[in-house]
Amino acid sequence: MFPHKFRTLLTIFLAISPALLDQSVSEPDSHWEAKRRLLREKVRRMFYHAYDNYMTHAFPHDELRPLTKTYTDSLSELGNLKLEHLPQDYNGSALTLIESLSSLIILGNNTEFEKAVLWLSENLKFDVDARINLFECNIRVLGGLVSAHILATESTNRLVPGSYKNELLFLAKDLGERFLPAFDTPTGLPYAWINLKYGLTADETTETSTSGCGSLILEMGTLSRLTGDPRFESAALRALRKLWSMRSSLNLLGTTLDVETGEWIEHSSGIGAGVDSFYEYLFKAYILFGKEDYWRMFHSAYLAVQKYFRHGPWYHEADMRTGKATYWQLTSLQAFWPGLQVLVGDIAAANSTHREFVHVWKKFGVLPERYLLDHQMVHPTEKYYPLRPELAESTFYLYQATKDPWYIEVGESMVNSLNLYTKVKGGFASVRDVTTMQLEDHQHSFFLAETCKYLYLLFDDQFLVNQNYVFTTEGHPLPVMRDWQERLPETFIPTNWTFVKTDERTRRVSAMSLQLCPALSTPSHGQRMESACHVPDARGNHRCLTDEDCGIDSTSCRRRSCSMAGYCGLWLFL
Ligand code: DMJ
Repeated sequence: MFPHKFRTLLTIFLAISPALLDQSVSEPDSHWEAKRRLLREKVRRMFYHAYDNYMTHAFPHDELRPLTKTYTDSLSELGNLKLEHLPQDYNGSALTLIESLSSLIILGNNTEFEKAVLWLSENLKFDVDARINLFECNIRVLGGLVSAHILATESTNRLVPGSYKNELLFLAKDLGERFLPAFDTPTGLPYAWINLKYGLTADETTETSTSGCGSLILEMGTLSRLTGDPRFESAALRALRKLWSMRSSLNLLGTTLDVETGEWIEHSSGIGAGVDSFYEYLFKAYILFGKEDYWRMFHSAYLAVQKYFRHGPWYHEADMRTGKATYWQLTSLQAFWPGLQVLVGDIAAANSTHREFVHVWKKFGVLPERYLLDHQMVHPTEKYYPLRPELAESTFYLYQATKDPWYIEVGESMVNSLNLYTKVKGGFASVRDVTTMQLEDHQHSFFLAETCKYLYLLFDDQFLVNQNYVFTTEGHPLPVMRDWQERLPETFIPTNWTFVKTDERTRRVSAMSLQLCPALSTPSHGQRMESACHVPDARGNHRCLTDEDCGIDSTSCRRRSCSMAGYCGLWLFL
């Protein structure tokens, strides 16, 4: 038998490494390859327009104000909607530079990467009197640093040999240690805010969000694995387990909670703001660390989302206690979900939700922050588009999984819209109102960390040729390494799977060459199913959850997701 969790792990690898496919079967049409090349260069120019302007007008401050060509020290403002307790004497942490590091490597600019690493090594300090949001600082700064550290060390080509002495890792460890006092609560759930210099302040709010305390494990786990210091991973894992223990009988969570009492404050939730990356991290932690627990939590949580939040291709919010729908709104942040579904193996469902988002993007030219599904109109006070990456991210995953050129066209129209509406002399500006395309003086760091990166990766296969990565919620790549995986029992290795051994090392093999695609052709292949909505029962039989339960009908649940282009994937262990 082919255990379900193993199949899912397999699917992940299948979905994220298309470039390793048997080229003879999956060679895309040359017209599309030429188009991809052109678009790749267009995105490269976009990245450098944003980056060069930041470096000229804003560095070493946090983010660029592209309309006035000035800067903002916004790390201390992220997540602080009312802009309370702002620091008096904080001069930035080169946030956009840190966020650009992994993108520079993906673009192949090792020279600039090396310069940036050198500057950060000599100048970045976290001993500053700034109250920061733990979640934001974790995904942007800690994530940017640990990812860049790995990229700096993983290949001799990255940096001049001997020039890098783990400085980014020392910085990351220093930052991680400054996070730890936030976890000192009766519940183990961390405070949302911490002062980098002074730690926890006396009158700090005890309110945080589900994603605020449930999406720390990738970065803090990686920090522990790199330093050998278990405190970071333990703290993040303890918080995650506590959060999961607070789920309702329907396996739903709320959006906000109290870290001292462990009580929910906001019981309504969905897959967007305040919750999104919680789901993402359960599954990605399973990919990265291979721990069974992450899969169990994710699987229950995912099925509950599909059952209670989904309405056709859309996702609304619901009360965690009753499962009753609360708000019928599409939010721009939800657009990451189809990308996650690709990793899970629910490609048909991912495609149908993605199409709806593309439809809204095309209607306005960009995605409004909030769109009222019941009234088919933009939310009156959330009309903005701050250059968010989520739709580009899902488009990238769907293209990798299907090789369907339609996704290239979607990417092209996104590139064109961004250049048409948001490009200004001094960089790329956020849209204040998608109905008028009035701009706002802010270039968010995630435009360089994510939006440009996912668009570039949509048009480029190079980065994924030799290595498999999990992308954090901020788009920072972390390599999937066998050493970090909890050892899988031998029984989980399917007996009919061919590992080709060369020099005692497992060589990557193409699923195509193993004729795994299409899988429906024989009954035995029919057993290899991808969808998380496919549930093996205790007797070793298999069933598909119904459309109502999971949004996947029984046919596509049991079908491998092979595209017309023949993309199916491959198995690899690194
Ligand atoms: C990013 O900081 C991350 O993707 C986060 O998970 C959600 N919001 C922004 C981008 O929209």
